[in-house]
Amino acid sequence: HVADQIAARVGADVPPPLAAPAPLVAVIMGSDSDLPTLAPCLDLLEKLDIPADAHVTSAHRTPAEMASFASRAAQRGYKVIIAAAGGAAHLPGMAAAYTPLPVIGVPVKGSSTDGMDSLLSIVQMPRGVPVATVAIGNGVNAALLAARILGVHDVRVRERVERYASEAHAEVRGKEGRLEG
Ligand code: RP5
Repeated sequence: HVADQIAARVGADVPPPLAAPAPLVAVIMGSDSDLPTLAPCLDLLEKLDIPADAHVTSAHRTPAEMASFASRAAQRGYKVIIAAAGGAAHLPGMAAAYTPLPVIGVPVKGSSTDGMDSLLSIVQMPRGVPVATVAIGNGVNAALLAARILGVHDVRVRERVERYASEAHAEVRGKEGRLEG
């Protein structure tokens, strides 16, 4: 099960091994039931060689811990927060209220409204507290947007983003070829 595979990567306050680079991206989610949506996001961050870690913290069930994590995130060295939640998805917006870091919201599909509730909860932020919202369930775009943000100041990350785009380009051209042939 994918959730079991990544569960090992989710640990609220487990310090990384000493040799590991400090995580630049914090991937937070309202529940471990959001893990399958974030698996492709975590995999892509790893593929792009961007150090990241994952935490379950809920705007509703653990509000004090969530506020503490988000308010210390910049000081702890994170550069971007990716926040996923479903239903009444307040986690990305609340995280953005507690941090000056860019926050990318991932609406999670899972309720009776197929994720529309989550999308609207995340995207309809009030003036002054922005959340960059990707499509429902699109953890891959969240990882790529985080990489683009980091790439502004890190040419190696930018090159990896460009390589990802060329691979996607080649893949589509390959399919075109097969259809034409
Ligand atoms: C949200 O409620 C979580 O982000 C999750 O998507 C949803 C359901 O959570 P569980 O009841 O599965 O823990 O806060």
